[in-house]
Amino acid sequence: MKSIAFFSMVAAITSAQAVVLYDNGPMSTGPTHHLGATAPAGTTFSEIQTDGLLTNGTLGYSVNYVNTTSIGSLHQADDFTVGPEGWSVISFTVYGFRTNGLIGEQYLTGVLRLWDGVPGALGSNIIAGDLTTNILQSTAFTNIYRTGRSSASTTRPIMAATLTLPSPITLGPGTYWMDYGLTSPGTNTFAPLVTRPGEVEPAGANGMLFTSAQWYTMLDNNSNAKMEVPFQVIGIAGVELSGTLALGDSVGAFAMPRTINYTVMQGTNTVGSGTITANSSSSPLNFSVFSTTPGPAEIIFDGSSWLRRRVNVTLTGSPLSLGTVSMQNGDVDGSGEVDAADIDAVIADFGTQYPGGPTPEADVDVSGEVDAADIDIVIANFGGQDD
Ligand SMILES: [Ca+2]
Ligand SMILES: [Ca+2]
Ligand SMILES: [Ca+2]
Repeated sequence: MKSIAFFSMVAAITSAQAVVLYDNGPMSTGPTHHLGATAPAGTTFSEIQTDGLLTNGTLGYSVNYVNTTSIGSLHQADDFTVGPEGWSVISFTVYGFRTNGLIGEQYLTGVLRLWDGVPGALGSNIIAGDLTTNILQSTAFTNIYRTGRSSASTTRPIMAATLTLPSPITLGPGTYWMDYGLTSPGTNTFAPLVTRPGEVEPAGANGMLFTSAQWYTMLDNNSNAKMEVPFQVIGIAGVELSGTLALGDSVGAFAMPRTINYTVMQGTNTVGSGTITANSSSSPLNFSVFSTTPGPAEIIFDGSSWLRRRVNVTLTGSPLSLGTVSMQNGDVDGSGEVDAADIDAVIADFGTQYPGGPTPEADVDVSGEVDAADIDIVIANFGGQDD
């Protein structure tokens, strides 16, 4: 399951801080073709492979998603898995080639969609991107040439295309699929396959191809082996923060959930934010921070009838326990101070029961009823202010 808490906006992340979070596999088979020819200095081949029993035959499938001569769009997909720390994904590196492509050429467009399940399968959703918005940032020669087995060819330079999302997306743990298409200066743009010397089918291969208006498992056209799509995920891995939120003067089991917001700041940069749904006076905290800069940070908790609380931590890049974070109750109207207005708010809803009157926070202890106990809590905390 993907935690909702991870789907929060993260600002102030620059591509300069980004790292390769995931690499789906290599393409280069080295500088020498099996027939003996050598690739130009500083380059290698991505040669179609045999394992001695089966021999592959596919150079690559078209990813020309706007190809007008085919039935339906052409694009392809593969999966990646995010660990418990969560990722803030900034961009993807995907690959293409065309026959007689130039090593200095720039591709024309690139599109990418992100799915939370197998593309096109029942229950799968597109969570970012589309097949119409060009998000191609740059194109660069990989120093690799895609070639068949019958002769060594340098007519198909493999190009790396950087596709940058309009804004970073934060992904919680789980398996996702990226689905991309490219157009180049040529009439057709193909994509290479994950290729390792002596390997016909990568372990666990499950790449998918959208062609003739349908999704297919990507198979080599000679060996029938399953194929993998080379790509990298670029972004920032989260660092997990955990602890317990002690919500003062409330009952053990809330009559209704209460929401506490958190923001993690490093200087003026927000490196994490989201909400915690509290169901108890003692509620677990578990969220990720997306910062590549170790050092001091401030976590600000605020919400419902509890006063704002600031917690100072030092980010080290390793998971961090915050211990117990205590918050003071009684600020029914969220003004930042427990004062007479809060007593008035409790009185105004006095006697109402869950789901409550106009001010749900008037049920200060979340017992399910606005009663004398709530007035007592406001009085006991009277004068308290936001941290
Ligand atoms: Ca895969
Ligand atoms: Ca108040
Ligand atoms: Ca109450």
